[in-house]
This record gives sequence, C-alpha cells and structure tokens, in this order.
Amino acid sequence: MSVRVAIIGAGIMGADHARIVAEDLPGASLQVVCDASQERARKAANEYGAGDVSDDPLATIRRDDVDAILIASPDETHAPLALAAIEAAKPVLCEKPLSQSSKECQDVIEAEVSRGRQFVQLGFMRRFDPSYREMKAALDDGSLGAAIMMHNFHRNVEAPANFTGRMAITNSAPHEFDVARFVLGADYKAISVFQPAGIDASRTGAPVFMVLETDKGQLVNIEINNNAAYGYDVRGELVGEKGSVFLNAPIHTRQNGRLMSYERYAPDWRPRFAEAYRLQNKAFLNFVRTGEFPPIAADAWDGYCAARVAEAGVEALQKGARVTLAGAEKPSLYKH
Ligand code: ISE
Repeated sequence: MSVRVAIIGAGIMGADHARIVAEDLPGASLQVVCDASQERARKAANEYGAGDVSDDPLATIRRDDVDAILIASPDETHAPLALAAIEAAKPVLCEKPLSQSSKECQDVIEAEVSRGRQFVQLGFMRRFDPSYREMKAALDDGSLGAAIMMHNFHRNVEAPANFTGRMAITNSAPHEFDVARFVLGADYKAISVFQPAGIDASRTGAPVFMVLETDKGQLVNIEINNNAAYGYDVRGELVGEKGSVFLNAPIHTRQNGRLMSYERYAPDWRPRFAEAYRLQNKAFLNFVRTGEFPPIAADAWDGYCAARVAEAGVEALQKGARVTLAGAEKPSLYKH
C-alpha cells in the first residue's frame, strides 16, 4: 500500500516537497496539504493532486488516513509539530532547523528517548548531495590524508523580508554546521564570528564570517551572504594533508555569446540541491516503510548539535569574542 503523506506548510519548500512526493516518489501519495492560508494549501493540492487540504496542523498529524508527516512550515513551528508527530507515533521528515533553540531540540530528543525509537528525520539534505558525498568518500578512503580545513561559502540572491540579523547564523548556516560536521565526523568545540567593517549589521541578512574549531583540531570557515545579488552559490573545499576536494554544482551547459563564455547560477537552493532533496525524501519513504533510520540522514541529535553551535555563534557575534562549546553526551538511541 502506498504511504500517505501529509505536508504541513505550503510555502516555497512545502510546495517543492509536494512536487517531489507527487512526481518523484513512487510508493508515496500526497494525502493532505495543510497551511494557515487555505489559498496556498489549495494551490499546492491542485497542482500536485492532493486528496485534501487543511488549516489545522495538529488535526492533520492525527488523521487516521495519514501515515507520515512532512513539516515545511516556519522554523518556530518545527519542534512543536515534530513533538505532535512523535505523540501520534508517526515518522516525520522535518525541514531544518529542528529549532533555533537547543532547549526545544532537547525536548524532541527526550520525547524520542522516552518512546525508545526515532521518528524524526531532519531535512539537512546536503548529506544526500552527490558532491558532498564524493567529498566525504575521498576523506573516508584515505586519498586526501587527514582533513585539516574546510572552507564554505553560502550565498543567496536576496534575504527574505522576514529574515532577522541573526538568521544568517540560525537559519542559513545550520546547513554548513551540519554538513561540515558530517563530512569531517567531528564536533565543534569553539566558534568565532566576524562581520566586515562598514556594513549595516542590522540589515536583513547582513553577511557573517565564522571560524569554527573541531574536537579533532580542524578549522572550518563559513561565509554566509544572504544578499549576494548574483545567484545562489554554495561552494566548499575540504583540505587534507595530501590533497583537496572542491564541490561542483550540477551545471549542465556553458553558453558562449557577446564575446563571453558563461555558466548560469540557480536563483535559489531548489535546483542546486534537487537531487539531494529527491534522495533524502526517498530515504524517508524507506524509513517509514521499514522503521530503519537512514544511515546518512540527520536526526534530532544532529538538529540539537546544529542549534547549539548556532546559539554559540549568535553569542560570539554579540560579544565579539570566541565562544567555546562543552562536549555533550549523545543518548544511545542516536549511536547508529
Ligand atoms: C533556507 O531556509 C534554506 O534552507 C536554503 O538552503 C538556504 O540557502 C537559505 O539561506 C535558507 O534561508
């Protein structure tokens, strides 16, 4: 029988997940689209053939004709809705971040631990991206030697209007916090955050530059520039003792004209990470069917680790000082 999925939130990502479920996920069906705006829910439902619409997320989660939940509503609703899905004993693919508060992430962890099983797969989709996978494979097969540094650039065309100053760190950077931690197999022990002089730091999406130190002694730097203007541009280089690996974006053509040769940038993350989203959602479907948590997917513990370093990053920026992170004890449920 097909897995009946409810999507909560029909904004940019919710609509994209609805498309993936409807068009790219054999074995799954789009049962309900839920959004506070009925117009938005109806639009996605009509476009991707959902059976029903709703404006009540809790009632949607509890429906008998829903097997799995996909949360793509605003950040502050992620943890409460993930808790409701756990309460209803339904597997949930929750968009990142799990929460901007590490305390809320702990609540989700406690709920899973007390039920003795995992329900929450977290949407840090870059773990499924073929370019990051190859980067990690080059480290794991020894051809790079030991990893010493990882450079990361994360540029958006324009920050959304609702972006606050700290969201470069709490909403965008968690992708890099998570994927660098995943590639390196390390945890962070300190973070320093800088901003270029002369910018309006209170501006929506003002750029930040971070330097993180891992418990293995590696350095990770992350530039977040949510107003880069020219395109969606994510770059990364992993530097080892014997070589390095750059990420390539999936760009299929190079155009020549007007005395120039040029490649195009995607306008946002969806085309750049389309394959990552597809593979992530496929892994989620398998999780729903088998109960086996996908080995490379992020879980509630990874969400907690990302939220903790983001909180430390906000503090480092406010204080203008390096902030250290104490080690944290991972519950055995997450030691897969
Ligand atoms: C957004 O929420 C995402 O997840 C995108 O991947 C990221 O590029 C963007 O900065 C975030 O706001």
